[in-house]
Amino acid sequence: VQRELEAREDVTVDVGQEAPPSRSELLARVAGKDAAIVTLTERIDEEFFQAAGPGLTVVANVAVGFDNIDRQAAEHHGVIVTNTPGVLDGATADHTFALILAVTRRIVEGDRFLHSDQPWIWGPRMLVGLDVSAGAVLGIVGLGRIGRAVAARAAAFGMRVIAADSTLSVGQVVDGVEVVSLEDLLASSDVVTLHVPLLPSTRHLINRRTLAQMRPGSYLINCARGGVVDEEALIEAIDSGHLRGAGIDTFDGEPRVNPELLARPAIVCTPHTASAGEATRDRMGRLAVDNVLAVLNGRPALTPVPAV
Ligand code: 8YV
Repeated sequence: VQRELEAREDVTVDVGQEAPPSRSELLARVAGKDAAIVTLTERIDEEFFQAAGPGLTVVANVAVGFDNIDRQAAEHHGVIVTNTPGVLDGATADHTFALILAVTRRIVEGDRFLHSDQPWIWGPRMLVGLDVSAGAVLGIVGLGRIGRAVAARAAAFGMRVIAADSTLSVGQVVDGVEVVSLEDLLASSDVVTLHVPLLPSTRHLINRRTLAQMRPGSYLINCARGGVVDEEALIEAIDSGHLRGAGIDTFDGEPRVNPELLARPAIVCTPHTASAGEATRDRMGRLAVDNVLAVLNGRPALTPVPAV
């Protein structure tokens, strides 16, 4: 995608290094630009728009989420913001399932065990975990594009799937998935998986109170945003044995990761890589570039983020 852009005569590309730029590098690089393609690592706020200057027309976020972008400031500066919905649902749902299986079947614990010097005496109770395919209940919080892709995989695994979604009515059935209240979902699910955006209304949606509503011995998966979960409360729930495990791809305050999460064998962590499929990354990059080219050529953005 980058080479194609560079080949165009009407576009001059200023690409950073592999590593995300420091804040000052970012602000210096955006000065005088017409368009910026950014990732979740970059905070796009008033200071960014001031540094860019009046020529900036479009900011394309290479992510479906856009909690890194101050949309009000963008609107104030007349800058169009776009994201990459629809192209990463499969990869994110695959990763969600990888975490579900990793925690329920204790894959990482098994790998660590074999890498340790402990003698291996096989026993029938060794590393036993939940059989998801024996009718376990999966509760999907947020039945959007990614939530529905997770539901399809869960159905193929023989799980019973329910969902809670504040934009849908309780009792509605979407793609064969029954919508229930969050309270009922937490009380009935063996595995709860989160697929909501980070908004003021979803910050710490999973907290001491809602964790206590989860089934004893159940599991939590978070491939949404770290801020949706109160991590201290999650650690307490794991330590008390109320939750049996958790699979976490996103952390509050990334790139910092609470070392207490990493210290617990029942918690499997990945570094925000749920959408890191090769073809998916290409599609995300291409959609961001296509959004930029559309806007610079005076056409509507393909996937603008909703107004504030
Ligand atoms: C990205 C994500 O990898 O799309 C999102 O919202 O969280 C991930 O798919 C990440 O945001 C990179 O910008």
